[in-house]
Amino acid sequence: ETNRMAWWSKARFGMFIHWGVYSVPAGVYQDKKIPGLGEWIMHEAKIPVDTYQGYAKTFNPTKYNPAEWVKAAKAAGVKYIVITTKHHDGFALFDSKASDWNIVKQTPYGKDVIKMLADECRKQGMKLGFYYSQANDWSNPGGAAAGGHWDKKQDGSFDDYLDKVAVPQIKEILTNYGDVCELWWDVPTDMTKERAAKFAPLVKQYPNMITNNRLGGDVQGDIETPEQYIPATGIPGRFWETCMTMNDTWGYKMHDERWKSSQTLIRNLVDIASKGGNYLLNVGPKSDGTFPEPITQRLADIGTWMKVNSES
Ligand code: JFZ
Repeated sequence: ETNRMAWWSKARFGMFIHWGVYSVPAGVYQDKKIPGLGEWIMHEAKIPVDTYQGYAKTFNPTKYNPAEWVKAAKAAGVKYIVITTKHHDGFALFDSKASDWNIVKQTPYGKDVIKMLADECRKQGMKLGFYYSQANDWSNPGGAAAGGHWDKKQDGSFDDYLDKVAVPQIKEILTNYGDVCELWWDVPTDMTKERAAKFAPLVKQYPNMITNNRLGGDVQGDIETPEQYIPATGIPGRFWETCMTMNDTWGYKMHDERWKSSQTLIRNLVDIASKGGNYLLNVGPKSDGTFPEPITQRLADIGTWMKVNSES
């Protein structure tokens, strides 16, 4: 058991990537700045499903260059990447047979960006993990929505959604992209033991894959996920990974300028490492496929610090 966690415990530093259709509105709907998290804009502004799906028509990340992403991560000292394969808006960033609401079918770009990243990670020796919103899904019928649905198109049976979309898509992401180092469940709305158990046979097939504690139904997973904070004395007896944004949003928002300084981010990394945890630091790419400049700058600063402090 300790063995499968060995690489992870030494890694200390991971990169979280929140990317999806929400990077198109980038925090603005009907000329209004929508408060809250960028990736929550559909829920926050109660955008109808059809209107939201229209954003996919202009999601065209022609400047997406996963080689550059992985290179930037590596240079910063990042040891593994965890990317959103499907967030709460239900949009799959991969080629999916389980739902047409995916990047290949709905965007002018038409390419599987997860495949492209997986290929590049393999090439550059970077471990790759997948975030997947198993319960909340605001587009596929029957998916959960904290606070309830706001569009008839969302209605349906939650169990049907799990059986026909979530479970098959988990199978797709675990099967089609090579090794998955970490599976990052998120927000277990309406998840019960029975519902969580639907995923168990699949996950069991990958005994080396690390899972987090957000599946629901009392499943503990391998790691705790303190969000946006550093536990004062770590979490004794558990592996843990603090996930954190560089500004105030996970998904890109054009008006969010509250960037933490590079110094703060470096101190957080040191603080977390000293307490035995991992730092999963988020980047929210723009819809053109590039990192916002403040992110590129911070990654470079962290890399410089790493380099200076690893020289004897
Ligand atoms: C969730 C998502 O809703 C959010 O969009 C983002 O992906 C983030 C990483 O995860 O938000 C959460 C989930 C759990 C807690 C807080 C925010 N929590 O346990 O405190």
